Amino acid sequence: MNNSDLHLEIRGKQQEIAVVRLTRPAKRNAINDALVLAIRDVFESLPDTVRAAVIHGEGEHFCAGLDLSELSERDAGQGLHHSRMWHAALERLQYGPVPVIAALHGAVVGGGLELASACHIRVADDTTFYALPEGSRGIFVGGGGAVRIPKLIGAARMTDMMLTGRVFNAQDGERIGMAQYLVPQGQAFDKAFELAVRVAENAPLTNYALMHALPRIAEQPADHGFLTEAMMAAIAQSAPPAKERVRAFLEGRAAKVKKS
Ligand code: 1HE
Repeated sequence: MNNSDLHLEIRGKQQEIAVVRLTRPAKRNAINDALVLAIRDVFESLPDTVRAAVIHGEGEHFCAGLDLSELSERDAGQGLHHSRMWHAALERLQYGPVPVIAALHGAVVGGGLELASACHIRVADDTTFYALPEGSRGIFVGGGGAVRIPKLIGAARMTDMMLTGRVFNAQDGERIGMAQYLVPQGQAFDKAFELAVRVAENAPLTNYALMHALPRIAEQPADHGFLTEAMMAAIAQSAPPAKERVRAFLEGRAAKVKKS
């Protein structure tokens, strides 16, 4: 990974947390071709020690979406390939080696929302707002948003956002399912990092099942889904970390579930 608009840092005692930062604040972290390829590359080549990742943006906003200054240069065929390039990059993130937690603040718009929706957990602070300005720019989503965003908020809400330019604030965003966590201004990164540390402690096959099996099972007809679930469960529970964790609980060495 070699791009001045994307920064990778590996943190944690065992080098288990990757912190990926969009570092193009002067352009509100708008994503140009080089940056989308850098996002692909970073999730394709995380060090083996990494167990969870956080992605966040430098400056006042998470991400202003597609770099519109590159848009006018493309014909239809190039536009198709450009969209497929975004798909490939965000698939590397969604179906990559580790869960990714997005720390959101300020604008999470257009391709920025598409990027956030490819992550596994979203933590938003009070300054966050969500929009899909593609509708008013005469274009359409092209970074997987048509597939992923309806899964979060429903097709009706996405249609409204694109037809009317509706903007959701942080509170309403959390209420409708854009983010799973809402925290005070300036605290999204710390909360996302804390969650990443927790996620990194899971058995690797549990995280794998949640990232790779669950979204596919959710798309399968029920009878296929039950079979896939059974096979994934059998694989996960036969792995040594699962056996050790269950034994630890039965011997009183593991934490109980506590009322929150
Ligand atoms: C940009 C972009 C961008 C900012 N492409 N340059 N996305 C949008 O339609 C959102 C467009 N951006 C905005 O609505 C606003 O910039 C923000 C709400 C995100 C932030 O506002 P603000 O007042 O903090 O910043 P600004 O003054 O508007 O922008 C600062 C600079 O960033 C300015 O450049 P400068 O050279 O004049 O300083 C802006 O032009 C630049 N900038 N956003 C290029 N998006 C896979 S398909 C996805 C399709 C889409 O994502 S379409 C939606 C695109």
